[in-house]
Amino acid sequence: MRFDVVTLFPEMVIAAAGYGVTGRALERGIVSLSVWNPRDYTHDKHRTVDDKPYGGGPGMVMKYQPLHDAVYDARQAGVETTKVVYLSPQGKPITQDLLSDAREVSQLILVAGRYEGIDERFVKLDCDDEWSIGDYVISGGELAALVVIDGITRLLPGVLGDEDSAQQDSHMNGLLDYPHFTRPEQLEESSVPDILMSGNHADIDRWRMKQALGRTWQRRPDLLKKKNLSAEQESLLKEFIVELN
Ligand code: 9D3
Repeated sequence: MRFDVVTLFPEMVIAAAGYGVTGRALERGIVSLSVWNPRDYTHDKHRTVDDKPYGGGPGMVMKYQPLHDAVYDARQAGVETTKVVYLSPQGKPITQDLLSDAREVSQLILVAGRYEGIDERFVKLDCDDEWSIGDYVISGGELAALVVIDGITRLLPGVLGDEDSAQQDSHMNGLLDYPHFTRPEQLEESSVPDILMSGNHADIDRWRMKQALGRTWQRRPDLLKKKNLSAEQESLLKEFIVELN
């Protein structure tokens, strides 16, 4: 899969993508990443990419033409199925399902904005979709593009090791994770739950499922409402709640 990011800060995107899972996937050629700077598509002396908003108001707006020409070149560099996505606070919220669907295209062009926003005609004429990473404010689309690249890359075949990929379709899907512990067994005020030291893997699995259900119930009841719990899970969650009191 090929990622193209249209950004005024290409070095930021290249640098961050070079680490960890995405860095390894790039090295191994499972994904590629190209960056396109709208400033390179300007023709005036000051390489102007922004202008004042029609109608007045604060901040500046990114101009149509440099964005359009950058996306045009990004398209030319790719093949087959391309999707152009503008990252913005007004976009549809990214979910695991949305990322999972997105990995089906061979080229994903991600447009990162800066300033107050971009000319809306670019969204209408040049973009297929508009995505947000959540209901909070960040300063531009680059970190959002990196979130998308990371989230999709780790779904691609051969990117994660066998153990991690098994976890992706585990029975805890749709729940928060259970708590993890490693050595030492005893910290100042806190020890590891006895069950995890018991060697009884059926008990350990049940404890972990109970914790996952309990934490989801406490912290993300919205997730729990979407899930159909088995009879076993219902009773584990009841136990968790009883043990709280
Ligand atoms: C005052 C109105 N603000 C819109 C909510 C102005 C504004 C805030 C942040 C304009 C642009 C930005 C830059 N944000 C992004 O480019 C962005 C973003 C985000 O801020 N939150 C969640 N997802 C995303 S994706 C891109």
